Amino acid sequence: MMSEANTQAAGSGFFLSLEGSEGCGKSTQMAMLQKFLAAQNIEPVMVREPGGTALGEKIRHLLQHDTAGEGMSAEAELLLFAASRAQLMHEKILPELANGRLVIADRFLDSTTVYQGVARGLDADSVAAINGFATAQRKPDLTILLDVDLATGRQRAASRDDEPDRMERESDDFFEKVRAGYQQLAAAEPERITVIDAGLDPDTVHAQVIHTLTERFHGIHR
Ligand code: Z5A
Repeated sequence: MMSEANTQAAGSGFFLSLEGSEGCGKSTQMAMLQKFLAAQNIEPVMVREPGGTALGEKIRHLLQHDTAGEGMSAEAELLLFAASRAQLMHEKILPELANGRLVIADRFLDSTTVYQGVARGLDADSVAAINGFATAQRKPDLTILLDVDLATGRQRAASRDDEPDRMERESDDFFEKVRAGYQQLAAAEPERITVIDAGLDPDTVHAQVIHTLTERFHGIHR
């Protein structure tokens, strides 16, 4: 049985996405947020991209680890990320929002706009049209951009013991474009996207994430 704080009025759930370049600390902040919300008796729906569904997790493997993905065209890459998102949207996010739930996504459509549009250089209008189609035109209510400089992000990512995947092997130039792309997007949509300095320590970043969410999502006890 969900607590009252878990739900808003039917059909009016709240959709939060976390974005940023590699090593910005999204996974760390997702875990801290989940713990904070649990203490408030709120059980959010947590999803990640690519992935989050059985089909999406297969697509994730293709995009990141399968040797069949080596040498994939930028166009195929765009459509695979979009296919994973379309499944997640229709199978989970839209139904859970319709039930009034708080949905939190580790990456969403802004990743495609920035990685495939800006960094890969695919046509921005085509990327926007495919994003709109995959998401039924539903954007997050709030997006938190964890902004970190390239050297710090790469150093953090390298400190994990897993092998770098296909995307993580991209050049510094690629990741500079990713960061700049996110900053441009935040400047273009300030009412949706809040930028937080993710170079600070995890607890300070967490406090800012909670502050930002509390201002917009009214299920949290102040
Ligand atoms: N991608 C795309 O191209 N197009 C799309 O449409 C979508 C995605 C949806 C998914 O990778 C890749 O797909 C991603 C974008 C692309 N490629 N890249 N690069 P993923 O899901 O495997 O990984 P990620 O999303 O890039 O996140 P990450 O690399 O796993 O990092 P993170 O979640 O941001 O960071 P973390 O795991 O929380 O932290 C990394 C380390 O830093 C760890 O040791 C932490 O303890 C430490 N950390 C975290 N925060 C801090 C602070 N504040 N200070 C110090 N140390 C910290």
